[in-house]
Amino acid sequence: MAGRRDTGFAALAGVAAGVVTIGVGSLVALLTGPTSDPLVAVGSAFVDATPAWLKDFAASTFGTADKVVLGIGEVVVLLALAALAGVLAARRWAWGATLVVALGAAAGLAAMARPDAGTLAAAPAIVGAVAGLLTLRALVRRLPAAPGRPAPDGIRRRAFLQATAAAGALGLVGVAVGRAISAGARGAQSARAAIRIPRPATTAAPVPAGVDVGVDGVGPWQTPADEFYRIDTALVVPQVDPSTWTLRVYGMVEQEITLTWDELLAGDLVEAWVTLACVSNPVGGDLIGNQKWLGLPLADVLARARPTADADMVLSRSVDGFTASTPLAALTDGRDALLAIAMDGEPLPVEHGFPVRMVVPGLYGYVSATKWVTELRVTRFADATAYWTDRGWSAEGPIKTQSRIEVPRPSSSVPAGSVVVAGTAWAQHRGVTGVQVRVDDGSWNDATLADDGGIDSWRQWSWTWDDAEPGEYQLFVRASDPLGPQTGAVAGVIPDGATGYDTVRVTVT
Ligand SMILES: Nc1nc2c(c(=O)[nH]1)N[C@H]1C(S)=C(S)[C@@H](COP(=O)(O)O)O[C@H]1N2
Ligand SMILES: [Mo]
Repeated sequence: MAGRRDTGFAALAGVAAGVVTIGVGSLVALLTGPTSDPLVAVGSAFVDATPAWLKDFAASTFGTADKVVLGIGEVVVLLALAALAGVLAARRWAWGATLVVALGAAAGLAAMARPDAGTLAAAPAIVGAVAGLLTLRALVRRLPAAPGRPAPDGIRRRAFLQATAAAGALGLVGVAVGRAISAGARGAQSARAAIRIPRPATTAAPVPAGVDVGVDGVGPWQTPADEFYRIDTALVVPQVDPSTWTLRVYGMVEQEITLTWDELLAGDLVEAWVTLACVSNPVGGDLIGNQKWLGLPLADVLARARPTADADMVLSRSVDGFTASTPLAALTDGRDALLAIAMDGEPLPVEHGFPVRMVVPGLYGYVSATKWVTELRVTRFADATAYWTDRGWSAEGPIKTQSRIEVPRPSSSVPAGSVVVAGTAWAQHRGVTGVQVRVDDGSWNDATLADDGGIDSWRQWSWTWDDAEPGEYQLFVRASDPLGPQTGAVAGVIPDGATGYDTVRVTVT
């Protein structure tokens, strides 16, 4: 009978075969597209199946590193299953083989289910599974001891370990080569570099010099493009070639239209400052950024298609299958709702939606800011639901008025006397009309607002706490919009955005 040591060898054989499967899969995916890579396909299926609470947990625990954590978790689970396949195969080949075939089939189906799947999407999983099966077969035959085999001897053991190591190493080389080539072949980067952004027909109003409050530790009013938060469900960034990009506008319209990249560029482009925010941003969080966008007003595009009178929603869809439900009214009421092509005067960064994304002032990104957008379906809230709505989030997501304290830092110590408290507030498309700060249970004090960059942008503020005496304190902030002060009622991000006062504990020394 096989002992514990032999079970370990069998598991090792399984892991090596698993690595070969992954390596061969990612090599074949070089031909069939990055989303057909079995690891990517299974990870994406997992992301799509993730309920709201788990997404929220992942985002709040790992922040924007959640994709890395997912990838690591996936590899760990896969290698554990591969080890199991090895152990089963050593007992009875058919059992182990069945597990490998089942895993390959699951990965193949996951790849075929991607919205951008080609006809050969399952090929990497199938070829990978076959390579894994052959490897497993060869290694199991070489197991130092298995039922009906001679007792282990040193030579046999060494030969097994060498074969296993060789298989594992080849598999790893496959993974590395596959990843390196696909990273180098990011087609959109070169297309992006060749683009010249046209002049706006309407330029943004000049930004007053004093939009930055000028307090050390408060972030910049304009978020640098390379620091802009990134949130999306894409495990590999979609590569969209502008020369073949089209936007199809259909559904409840008098005239279905298809817009090309050149037609978009030829339109009257509008430049606008808009603060984009994620519904998953916790109170005091940083899933928010302010930028200057350039794009074609969505109202112009919709006017050409002429929505019918009973339509009330536009379901935008990205090339990778993400969808957002935006009220038709928000796209046609005159606000700067854009089919954006540029951020800060440059073509959109690929991970921020190149070549074309939506930006709609006043609405959280999940209901408005579709990146890599290729379709607008004019419909009704009663008739269609979007990606996150199907996962427990609200169909509509107006941004809630919020504020945060950036200075002093949480749990910091400050010298007694004059203490400067400063930060940012936002009430997109309504405008911040005031900010107030409170120490412990004291009364609210009016902060000084920095210059106004427009109602669609966030606003910085500062307040000087005079004669602060040594002790432990808690600072609170609240912003007001024309409807009144923000609510202090504490709510989590699900289903339509967090509320409550941001607070910071400080020690005055
Ligand atoms: N294609 C696509 N677009 C998307 C998403 C997505 O998952 N896929 N996420 C949305 C969400 S939830 C937000 S908050 C914004 C974030 O845009 P950014 O990554 O450019 O900051 O993109 C939106 N557009
Ligand atoms: Mo979001």
